Amino acid sequence: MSTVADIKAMLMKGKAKDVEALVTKALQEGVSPAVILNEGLLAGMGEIGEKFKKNEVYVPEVLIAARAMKAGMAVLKPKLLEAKVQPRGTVVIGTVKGDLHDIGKNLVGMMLEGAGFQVIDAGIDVPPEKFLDLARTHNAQLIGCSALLTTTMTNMKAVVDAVKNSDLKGKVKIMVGGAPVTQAFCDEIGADGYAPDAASAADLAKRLVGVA
Ligand code: B1M
Repeated sequence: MSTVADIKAMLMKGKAKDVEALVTKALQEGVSPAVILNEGLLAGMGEIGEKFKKNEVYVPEVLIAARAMKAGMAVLKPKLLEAKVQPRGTVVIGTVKGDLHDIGKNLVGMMLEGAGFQVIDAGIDVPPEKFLDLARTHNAQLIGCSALLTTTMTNMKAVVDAVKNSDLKGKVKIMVGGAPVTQAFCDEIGADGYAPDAASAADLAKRLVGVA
């Protein structure tokens, strides 16, 4: 197997130290940072995402794969910057106002990073203005809203309305998700997309920014 194939395989097993060492080895072998990213790290994370969707792996496996991805990215990031490899886009992600649940939101953030996005984590209990401020500061193309409570999912509409009534209208798309959220709710509040799980959220983000 090539070193890049080894990176993908070790990432899927969640072997952070091996991934870190293999990324270093691949760079020493002269493999381009973009190939290491696309065919090693992103390919591995993508396959984990597909398995997660099919219930072939569960949250712990995704978390350890994401940790391995992070370890590889720590070595690769400076080289990507030198090689001017651009992220697929920037997403501001947060749990909406009044809601403190962040496990799903963090998982979505990891899958988005795993899909090559720059992720700005707005945290929990995020008011609409904070989503918008961060989107402006980081020149984001996407805002991702998570909600786990039936009482807070309605606050997603406030984010959608705030974007529609601002300078970001037409520039920033909004994706929504979380256990009580549905496609029908997404349509009702006028958000741009809904994803039922973290892996689908990464696919949706790619579609929304046109890199799918
Ligand atoms: Co709370 N809680 N909780 N809770 N909690 C639920 C959500 C609840 C269903 C439990 C229950 O009653 N059976 C219930 C909500 C009922 C409802 O509204 N219908 C509930 C309640 C009532 C509450 C409190 C009000 C309890 C109280 O204090 N009386 C309170 C509210 C606090 C607040 O937010 N203001 C509360 C508090 C808490 C804890 C702090 C104790 C803790 C949160 C810790 C944390 O997040 N750091 C907690 C937890 C852990 C849960 C449960 C048990 C688990 C949630 C979770 O992390 N799931 C939950 C019951 C349950 O779901 N079994 C429950 C795992 C996670 C990976 O899944 O977040 O759904 P999930 O994310 C998925 C998808 O939904 C999707 O992708 C993820 C991965 O595939 N997804 C997105 C999520 N965000 C997305 C965004 C996207 C796309 C996809 O695009 C942007």
